[in-house]
Amino acid sequence: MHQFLLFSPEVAAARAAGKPIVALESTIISHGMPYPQNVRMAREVEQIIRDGGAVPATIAVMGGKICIGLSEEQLELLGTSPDAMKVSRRDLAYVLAQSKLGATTVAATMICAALAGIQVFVTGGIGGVHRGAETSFDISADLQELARTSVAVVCAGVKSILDIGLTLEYLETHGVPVVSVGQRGFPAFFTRESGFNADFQLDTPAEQAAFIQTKWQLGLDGGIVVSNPVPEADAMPKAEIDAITLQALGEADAQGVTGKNVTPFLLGRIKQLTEGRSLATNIALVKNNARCGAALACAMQSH
Ligand code: PSU
Ligand code: MN
Repeated sequence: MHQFLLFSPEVAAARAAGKPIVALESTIISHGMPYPQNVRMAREVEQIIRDGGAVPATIAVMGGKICIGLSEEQLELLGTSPDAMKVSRRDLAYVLAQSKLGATTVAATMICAALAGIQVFVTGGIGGVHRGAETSFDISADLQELARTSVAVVCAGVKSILDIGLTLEYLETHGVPVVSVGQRGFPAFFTRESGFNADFQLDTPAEQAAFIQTKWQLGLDGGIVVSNPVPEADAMPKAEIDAITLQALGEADAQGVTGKNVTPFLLGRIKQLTEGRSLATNIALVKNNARCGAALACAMQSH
């Protein structure tokens, strides 16, 4: 077992019993949603995974360890600490060596999940190629991680704060398959359709598991994006979210927001501008992804 990993009692027992385990990220808790909704969401998502027959492992960095599975107190700490660092691949060694509090992004959570032998990871949305990346070079490290680390990432697509077309091009270049569930279209987080198609539609957990396992059995290392559209009843009106996204992008530009602050800034502004309705959609889609991810983890086990 890796020297930096610390398993919670629940996850340790699941490993010993060979139960399916689903990884969850923590940047969504510390930087993606406000308190107390963030902590409540984290607990409810964990319970959905248990109800789906798998064991949740929320991942964060604390006390010089990568914690695989968090206690109630640890979730609360992450959800309330303004100084929790947003940790991507670049930051992981620093936060560990300095014993700081770190919330892991999709990229860092994939790294930690792979170290812990967890193959399925549930989140809301992945990072991607930002609009204007041809001059800013702002491409999320999540995409490079998907290219190299063998974890299946269940998400609701990517937000239209990003250039969705370029994000899909980037994933194609790096050999990362994008699967969609229940429809051909690739979802845009708050809405079910982005105007782009996923590469493959695989509706059942058994089909998804067979595809993922075939990829890895071929020696094709790297991640898979399993994109699961937000349920119709929880989706936001496209015109509204498009207008708000443009406004948030304009403000980020005008205020000179750069680097790792760009995504949290945009997420926060969108929430404010929709008076919290985007937050309700965000929570609903993560829960929907948790059901999908639990079923996938169970299918991976029995396949
Ligand atoms: N997109 C969302 N919600 C999020 C994030 C992205 O819709 O919470 C978070 C995830 O943790 C993701 C990270 O891995 O932002 C990407 O940040 P960046 O663009 O700086 O790589
Ligand atoms: Mn970035």
